[in-house]
Amino acid sequence: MPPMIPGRLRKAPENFLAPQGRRGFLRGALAAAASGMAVAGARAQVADGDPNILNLPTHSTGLGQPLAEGYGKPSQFEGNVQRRRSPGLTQTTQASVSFAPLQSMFGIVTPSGLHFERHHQGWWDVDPSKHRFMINGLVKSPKVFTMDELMRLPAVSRFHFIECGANTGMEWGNVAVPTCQYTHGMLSCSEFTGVPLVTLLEMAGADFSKGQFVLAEGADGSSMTRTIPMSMIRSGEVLVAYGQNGEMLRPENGYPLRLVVPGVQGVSWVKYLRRVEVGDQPYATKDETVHYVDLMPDGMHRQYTSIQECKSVVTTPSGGQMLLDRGFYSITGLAWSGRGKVRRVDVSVDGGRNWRAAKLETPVLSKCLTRFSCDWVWDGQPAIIQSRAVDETGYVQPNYRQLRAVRGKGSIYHNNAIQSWGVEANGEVKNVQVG
Ligand SMILES: Nc1nc2c(c(=O)[nH]1)N[C@H]1C(S)=C(S)[C@@H](COP(=O)(O)O)O[C@H]1N2
Ligand SMILES: [Mo]
Repeated sequence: MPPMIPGRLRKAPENFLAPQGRRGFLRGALAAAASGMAVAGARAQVADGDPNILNLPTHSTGLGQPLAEGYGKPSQFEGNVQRRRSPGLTQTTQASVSFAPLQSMFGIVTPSGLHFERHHQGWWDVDPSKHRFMINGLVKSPKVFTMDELMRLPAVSRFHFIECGANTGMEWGNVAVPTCQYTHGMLSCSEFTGVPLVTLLEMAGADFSKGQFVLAEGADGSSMTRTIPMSMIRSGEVLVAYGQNGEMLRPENGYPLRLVVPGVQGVSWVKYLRRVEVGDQPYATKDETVHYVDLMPDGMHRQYTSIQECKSVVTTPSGGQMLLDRGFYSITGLAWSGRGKVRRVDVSVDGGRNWRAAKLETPVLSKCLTRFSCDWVWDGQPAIIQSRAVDETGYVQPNYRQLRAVRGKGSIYHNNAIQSWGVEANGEVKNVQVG
């Protein structure tokens, strides 16, 4: 057993409470370095009597706040745990993305306020009393539902990840954005509540033999439209959802209604869902002919890539963090597969030469994030930390060499390669690409 006295880890500068802006970051980093020293000093002081134990703080002697009431907020000391725009991406105001701070999260559920956002034309706070959901196409009786009507039907709640097909896209070009927030933060996981789409299609008398495809359409200006195969819907997995983590969806995540398509890339999870049409062939709309297609080495575009293949990432230690001591660290991260459950995760600290099985934390759910962890004693030498996930189909997450052999160099989307974090002798952790 490794000694269980944990080594100290410094978070990425932007996770400190420091004034915003470049100079702020620098000041934050300096303050952090100083506080690191203070912590080291505090260790020595413990024997003499730690002032944090000896001097009673105000919160132990005074009167606390009466009530927080209203809608609760995180601690003021957690104010820097935020969604952020990537430094590596040019964005317009509306066609934009903010990344979830994976490095600051525990377990598998993404707090709704930290769920990543991807908008093709900005977000809206849609009035639920005016929102309508229509079913038409190859159905006996086209139907229009109000939110009240939908919410009176029997509902199910399920935990699933959602990942944008463009997640980890910068890494195709080895841009090496600094933190796992930017490499992998177009990823979130929630408990979603809603009505299985198949139930609603049955109510409308859908023709399930001719109707092999469904077009889903959003009510925002992008008129987001995606084809969903009927086989997925008939399994009962696809939800017309209004709930997220026990409350209504957040406006930026599609309030009051969104499609949940477990295992499938984010773009098919149509937000502000206003219509599904049953048809007999894929629709080939603009959102599926231009966006999220993969340019393959033979010059052809691969269309309708939809399942997010098995993938994982170490979130601690990860890019931008710093190991301040040699000694014990718990390596931890997230694994997921659009094809079902994660079966195992292996961790390497030598760039993929040797692997050890990580521990999977329960619950391990289908098409959901799985938390893994692995003990590690850092000897102060440079190291390259990686994780490699295997799903229940036996599919093994590829390294960059293996992925490029199939996909070539023209891709922007669907990068599920093994991520490498290089630990330098001084403890700095950086985004590196090997194999
Ligand atoms: N109506 C609508 N639905 C949409 C989008 C959009 O811009 N409009 N963006 C899609 C994309 S590309 C992704 S990755 C997910 C992002 O969901 P989120 O913003 O809740 O994270 O929503 C999808 N659904
Ligand atoms: Mo996306």
